[in-house]
Amino acid sequence: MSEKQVMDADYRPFHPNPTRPTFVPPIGAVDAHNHVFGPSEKFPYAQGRKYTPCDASKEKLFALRNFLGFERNVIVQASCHGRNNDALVDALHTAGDLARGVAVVSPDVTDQELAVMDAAGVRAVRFNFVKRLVDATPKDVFMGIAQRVAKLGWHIVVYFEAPDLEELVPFLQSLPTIVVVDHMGRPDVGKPIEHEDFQRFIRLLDDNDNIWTKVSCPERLTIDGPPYDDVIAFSRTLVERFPDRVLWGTDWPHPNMKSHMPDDGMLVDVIPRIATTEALQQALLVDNPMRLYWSENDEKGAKS
Ligand code: 0GY
Repeated sequence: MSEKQVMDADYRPFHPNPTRPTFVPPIGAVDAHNHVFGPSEKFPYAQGRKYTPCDASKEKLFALRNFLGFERNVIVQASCHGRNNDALVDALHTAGDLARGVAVVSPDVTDQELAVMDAAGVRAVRFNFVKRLVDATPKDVFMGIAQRVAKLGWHIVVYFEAPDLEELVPFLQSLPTIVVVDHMGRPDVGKPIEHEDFQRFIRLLDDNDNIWTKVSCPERLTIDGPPYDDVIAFSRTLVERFPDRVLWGTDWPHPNMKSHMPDDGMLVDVIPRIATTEALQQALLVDNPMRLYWSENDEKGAKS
């Protein structure tokens, strides 16, 4: 264990033995938010990171994918690996067509580096506005990156917390691509759905049909803990109002969790409570992520 890990008193490893979910995902289901970490000897964590995760290998991720009944992953670069996407790209090479990636890049990334990531399966960049995770990046720097990756057909994934949304709205509305908001914009589930904070988020999606969201992370948002009853109404509201602009993911291996380490099988069993019909489940787990991350497969199919 590294010196940094010893210092992290609240460091938790992922659940060693998740239960098999009762809910069976539809054929071709995509877990659209998860991570690979390390192994740190091969892919060291970033200097200046705000936390040190447990190593979470691509092999473990793909085994969990199969165990939970999913076919594909979207692997998201997290802050602890900074702007070095080597572990992500390595996992994408192993997964082949069964995974896509969301990278974090610096403004001086070269076209050649972007092309290498594109070939590996990266289809988006992530802009992180969560102050406890990253030092702030000026919005004009993010906009420059957005304009470059838009040319590759990539989209933008954004991570922020509800109190920061009001200030971010003009920037989010000015982005030139599809924009995916992580974890429902992190509402405070102690406030009612009718509260202005969540209503502002709903209005953002109402007013901008290029803005999507992940109805993920009940384990981060909950106050009451498993089985996450206090988060269900928030996710379900979004699934029913924006059925063709929602994604779902486990967030395995749940980096930087302070309260508890979730059982991934229990997280899968949340799905039928937030997407209550087969049609909603098919959109959430298959049609939406396939359209966003694997659209070239359709184009190939159409040409053949
Ligand atoms: C997540 C959530 C977290 C961490 C990161 O980039 C990250 O380090 O996203 C968090 O601490 O809320 O989506 O994995």
